[in-house]
Parts: sequence; structure tokens; C-alpha cells
Amino acid sequence: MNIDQVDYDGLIPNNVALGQDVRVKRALEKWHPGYLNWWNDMGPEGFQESLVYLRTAVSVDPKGWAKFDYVRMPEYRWGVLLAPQMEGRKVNFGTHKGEPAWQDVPGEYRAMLRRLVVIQGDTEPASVEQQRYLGKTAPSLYDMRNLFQVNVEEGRHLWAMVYLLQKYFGTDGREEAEALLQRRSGDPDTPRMLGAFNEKTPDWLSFFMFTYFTDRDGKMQLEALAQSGFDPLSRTCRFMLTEEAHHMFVGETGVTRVVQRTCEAMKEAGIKDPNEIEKVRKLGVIDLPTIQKKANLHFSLTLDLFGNEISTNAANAFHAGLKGRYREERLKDDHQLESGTYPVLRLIDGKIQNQDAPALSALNMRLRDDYVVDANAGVGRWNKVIESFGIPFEIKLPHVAFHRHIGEFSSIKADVNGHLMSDEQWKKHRGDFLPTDDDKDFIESLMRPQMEIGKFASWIAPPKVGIDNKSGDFEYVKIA
Ligand code: BYC
Repeated sequence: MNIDQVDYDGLIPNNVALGQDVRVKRALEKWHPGYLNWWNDMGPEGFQESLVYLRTAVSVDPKGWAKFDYVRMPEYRWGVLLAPQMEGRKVNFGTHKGEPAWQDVPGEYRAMLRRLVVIQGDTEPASVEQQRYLGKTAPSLYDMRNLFQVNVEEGRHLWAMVYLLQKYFGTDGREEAEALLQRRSGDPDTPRMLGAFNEKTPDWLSFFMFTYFTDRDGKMQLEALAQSGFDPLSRTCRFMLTEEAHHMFVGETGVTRVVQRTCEAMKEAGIKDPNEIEKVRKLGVIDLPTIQKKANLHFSLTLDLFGNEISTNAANAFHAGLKGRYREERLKDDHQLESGTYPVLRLIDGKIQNQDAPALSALNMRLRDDYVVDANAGVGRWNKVIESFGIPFEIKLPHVAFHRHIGEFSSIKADVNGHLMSDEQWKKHRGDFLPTDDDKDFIESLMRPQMEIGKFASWIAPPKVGIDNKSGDFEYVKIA
């Protein structure tokens, strides 16, 4: 079989010759009904019978890998797709640098590798669960379609990790695959593994912020895992990154369109001061300070996903050649990091300051730094829109010490500029930085569905171009 092409004949589309791998094929076929039950119980509420204009991967060739068509979500062809194997690929970092990449799990790293795969896998269904109710308040059919596209692809990413568990981790892999269907986002007894995936995504602004900020953590972690010396993981993550790009596009353009609509409405009403919140809200759009608060919330929750700044887990995974740095192959050093240092922002004598730490221990910090640079780029594009209307307001990412629950700053309170605060001050000013109940109620009041073809809710501008180059009045979802 040509690796670029996906075999659609069996129950599970794949480019891994599943037909010749009877044990894994059976294991996945056995897991499949449980997955569909999970999708029906925890996937998008309603719309399961609707025809959604979705893209499905038909090849792993970066040019032209997807085809678009109307699909009922439960009939989406979730499959197992790996990027093509690279001839002669080597382990590119850590103590095994230069050895041939592993096609099987190295025995001594089995537990570490399984943990990484399970954590990655756990985030995928979690995000679908978090976004479960959003279809009902979609601001347009275009947005609804994008939501469902993101959801089915997160489902596919779960399949990607489950394939690795079933193929390479025997009985315990099978048990982990089952457990991925049992945990639930936000459940007090069986929560998802990482903090941000147990938070709510209650409205569409949160959805756009989540796909902008949190899916971008996905990008960074997948880039780091794509470096893995365990070749099947690397190939899996490389293809997932292709899909992930669309999710961040949905987030970035979603926030852009919200900002655009707010600025347009302010201009039409002759409001120049962005802090005239009540006046702006009366126009049926979301004021810029509230958009800033949502960005503060989702950015800070996402920073927690990078783990502790100083981490032996991260050091061990790098040393073992399992998880690299962001775009490891482009970095110019020895790729072993036995002796170098890296500056880590820490709390020293009550002050936030940089301190050099062994580079190997500081890998989470480094990936987080790369993330912040990447996240800042899109924020700059949001600000260009505001600037084009001449409104004196700039969206800014808060300081990394702000509102943290994991790592160095989890034990302190800091404002968005990184100034330390007492608990009292924090209580008093929390609502200046993070959405208050009033803000939430206001946003919720705007979340009225707009399901007429080609129409958009009052608080969001239409996109510049449609999906798959479709026109503005294209019926992205045929609601059943
Ligand atoms: N919440 O040594 P540390 C995505 C735990 S998103 C709860 O710093 P490490 C997506 C940690 O597990 C990308 N617990 O940990 C986006 C450890 O516990 P144990 C997902 C946390 O391993 C949108 C202990 O604290 N992929 O794809 O260096 C939609 C010590 O911590 C948290 C990955 O994350 C937390 N936030 O760093 C859909 C890649 N942080 O084991 C999808 C795989 C830490 O000692 N995961 N802890 O009991 C990893 O590489 C790492 O495990 C982490 C944590 C970066 C998550």
C-alpha cells in the first residue's frame, strides 16, 4: 500500500496496513463501539443527525490530504494515519543521539513513553467534552461547522493515541485505551488528567480563546513529541500537527472577528473610549476589556499545561530521546544538554527573577517560552484590527506569574504585570483581571443561536473567506 493513501475499505480507515495486523485490528474493532458510545454520550449535544460539511483525511500528503463532503458526525471515518516513515531516521537528541530511531518501544522506557501517550490521549476527548453544548448557541452555521470539525478531529487524535497504546503496549495499553473512554472532563471522581481540561468552555468566546491558546499548547507538545526517537509516535504527531493548524486558525480568526465586530459597532455608535463598557454592551457586542479578561483566563490556564518549570520528568524524557524541544532539528547545540544552562523565571527572596538552571531540568520552561512567543504573534494581529479603527486599546498577554496553579508561581498571587499581591488585594482586584459573574452573564446573554444560512450573530463579524472557498451563503450544516 502507498503510505500516502488511506485505506478506506475496512471499518477503520488507516495507512498502517491494519488489514495485515490482525491482533491490533481486532483490538481496535473491539474498542470502536465503546468509542461510539462515548461520542454519543459526551460528543456534541444535538445535531448528530445533521449533515455537516466536514473535511476527512484521505492522504497524509501535506498537499491535498483532505476532502470535503456532507457527513453525519457519528458516521465520520475516524482512522489511524501516520506521516510517512523517513528512511534512515535517527534519534536526534539525548543519550541515544545518532542511534537508529526505534520502531518498537525500548523496554527500559516503556512506562515513561506510555505516560506521555496517555496524557496526550486524555486531552483529546476532554476538549470534545468541554465543547459539548456549544452547537446549540452557534453564532452561524459556518462557526457550527468549524466547531464540529474541531470535535471530530480531536476524536481522531484520540484514535491516534489509542492505536499506539493497542499496538505497542500490550495488556496495559488496552487498559489505558479503555480508561481514556471512562474519565470525564470536570468529573469530581474521574476527572481528565490535566487541569485546563477540567475547566468549562461555557461560551463561544471561550471556545475561540481555547482553540487559540490551548490548542497551541497542543501544537507545542506535539512538535516536541514529533521529535521522539520512538518513530511511530513521531510519525503520528507529525500528521496530527497538520490537523491542529486548522484548530488554531478557528481560534485566531474567531477572536479577530469578535474584536472586529466590537470595533465596527463602536465606530458606528461614535464611542471612542473602550472603557465605556455599558454603552458598548448595549450595542450587542463584547467590550474589549472583557475580551482581555477572557484572554487572561485562557492564557494562564494554558501555561499550567507546561508543568513545573524545573522538571525531572522532562529531563528524563529528553535524556531518553522520547520528547525533544520545539523544532529540535533547527537548534544549534549538542542536543544532549548535559552541561548547558537555561534562565528560569523563579520566585527568589520574594521577587520574580531569572536564575540559571541546568538546561536539562528546564525543558518545560523552555517550551513554555517558545509557546509565549508563538502566542504573542496572533495577539499582535488582533491589535492591528483595533488600531485600524483608531481605538486606544491593546490586548496584552498577562505576566506568566499571573493566576497560576502549577509550578513556581502557584503559591503566590500576582497581577497581570507580575507584581506580587496579598490575598486581600487579589480578592479585591480579581474581577479586574478575570471574567466576573457579571461578565459571564453578559456574554451568556449574547449566546443566542443564529442558524439562518449566511447570517451571523450580532457580536461577531463574518469570516473573510469561507471554508473550502465556499461562498457566504453556503449551507455548512444541514440541520436535521
Ligand atoms: N495538571 O514534572 P512535572 C493538546 C503533574 S494539549 C495536572 O512538571 P512533566 C490539546 C505531572 O503529571 C497537549 N497535573 O510534569 C489541546 C506530574 O505528576 P506525576 C497535551 C499536572 O511531566 C487542545 C507532576 O505534576 N500533551 O494536545 O514535566 C485540545 C509533576 O510535574 C499538570 C501533553 O501535555 C497539570 N497542568 O510535565 C485538544 C504532552 N502539570 O506524574 C488537545 C504529554 C504537571 O508525578 N505530557 N502535572 O504524578 C507531558 O509532556 C508532561 O506530562 C506535561 C507535564 C507537560 C503535561
